[in-house]
Amino acid sequence: MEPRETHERTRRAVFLQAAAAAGLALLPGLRPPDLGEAAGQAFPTRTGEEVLPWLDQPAPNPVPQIAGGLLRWEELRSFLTPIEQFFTVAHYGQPQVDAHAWSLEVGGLVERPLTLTLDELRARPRQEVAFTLECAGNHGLPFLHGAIGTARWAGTPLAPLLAEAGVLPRGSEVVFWGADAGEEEIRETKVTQHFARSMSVADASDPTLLLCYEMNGEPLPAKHGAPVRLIAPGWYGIANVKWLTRIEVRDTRLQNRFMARDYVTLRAEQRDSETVWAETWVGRSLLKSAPAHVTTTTPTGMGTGAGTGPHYRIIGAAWGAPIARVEVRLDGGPWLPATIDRSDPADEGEFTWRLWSYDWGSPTPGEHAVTSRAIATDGRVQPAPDDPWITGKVTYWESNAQITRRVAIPAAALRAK
Ligand SMILES: Nc1nc2c(c(=O)[nH]1)N[C@H]1C(S)=C(S)[C@@H](COP(=O)(O)O)O[C@H]1N2
Ligand SMILES: [Mo]
Repeated sequence: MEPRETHERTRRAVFLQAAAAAGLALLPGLRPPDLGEAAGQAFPTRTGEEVLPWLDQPAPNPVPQIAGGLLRWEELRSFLTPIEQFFTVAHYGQPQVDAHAWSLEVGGLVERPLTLTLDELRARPRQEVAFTLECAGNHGLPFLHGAIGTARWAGTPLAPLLAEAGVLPRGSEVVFWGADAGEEEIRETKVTQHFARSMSVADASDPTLLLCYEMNGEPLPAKHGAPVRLIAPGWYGIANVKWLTRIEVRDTRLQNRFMARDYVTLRAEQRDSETVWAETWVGRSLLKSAPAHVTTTTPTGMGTGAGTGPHYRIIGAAWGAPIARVEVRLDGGPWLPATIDRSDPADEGEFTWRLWSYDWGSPTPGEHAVTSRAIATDGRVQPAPDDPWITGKVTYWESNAQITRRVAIPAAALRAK
């Protein structure tokens, strides 16, 4: 694929279509009972608040059999993503796995190979983690803008299982095999290969990793990897292997399509006067943010000459690293501080997004550009689109550049509908 060229062309086409309808279409927001106007709370949506659709919209999805249920950012209404709104990626389609016949093998370079049924896994200590899972391709392709969601995942920690199996001193890499398989042509040989990813024994032994069987309090749905998937908080989606069948310790790293051909970033790096092309593995997630939507509140009594027009807010998300601050830029102007919103402490955690909002007041009618950037607690700043880190990148994975969305603020006559 040639993402860049296609991206530009599609963006322009979609933009023109959307612009034609601009200012007329307001999505009805949720209208819960009045929960107050507490500052710094993105949700619940405030009384009378409506969401404005962005003028720029993602391109139609050309691969619905691989990527499904992509989040429409305008429809983000809660901190945790409901299962029905949670995207899916399946490179080899969804395999049929019978949970009753299923068992998980832990083998390879271990002292004591293990086989565990689902009941045996469920009988082990239970651990939960709230984690924002983002596909490493998100925002890298014209249609792929909503491959992200946050859920509370529950399962049993992986590290004690590895310890029980006893990784041999020679073991350096843990391979996670999925039940799904597909045709691959590798150096002119056609093979049927299972989905798999590996990570180092040290990374796999991190106490936060889960063999997960529950999502948002429900049994893990089939499309999200039932009966059991790996949940690797802080890692891109690709590392979170679904439909697990076998965990295998080896003494070499796996070099399959999902480790060494796809999910590889090719980037030009400047070293003195020389350009060095680095090909790196896609693993841990990167610092990122996105404007989610613009809302408008029509104050009560409006249109009666009270003189107060509609009030606008920008709501967004920031993730991929511990977030210190988020800033918003309007029409290329100065960076302005957004408010990091309070969410339920049971949901919010080290590995989840932060929701933020910015009080826009009453912007002038017409088209506006809304950009956001996240700043991590270690001082890193989400890169601008013209940062060499981004411009030097040829492949589409790990697209964490600042995102600009366009919105049309309706003219006063249209406001008083
Ligand atoms: N077995 C298996 N696991 C997989 C995949 C896959 O195709 N097969 N896709 C990966 C990718 S690329 C992503 S982004 C996440 C998506 O998880 P979700 O479908 O639960 O949202 O699953 C990962 N785990
Ligand atoms: Mo992905």
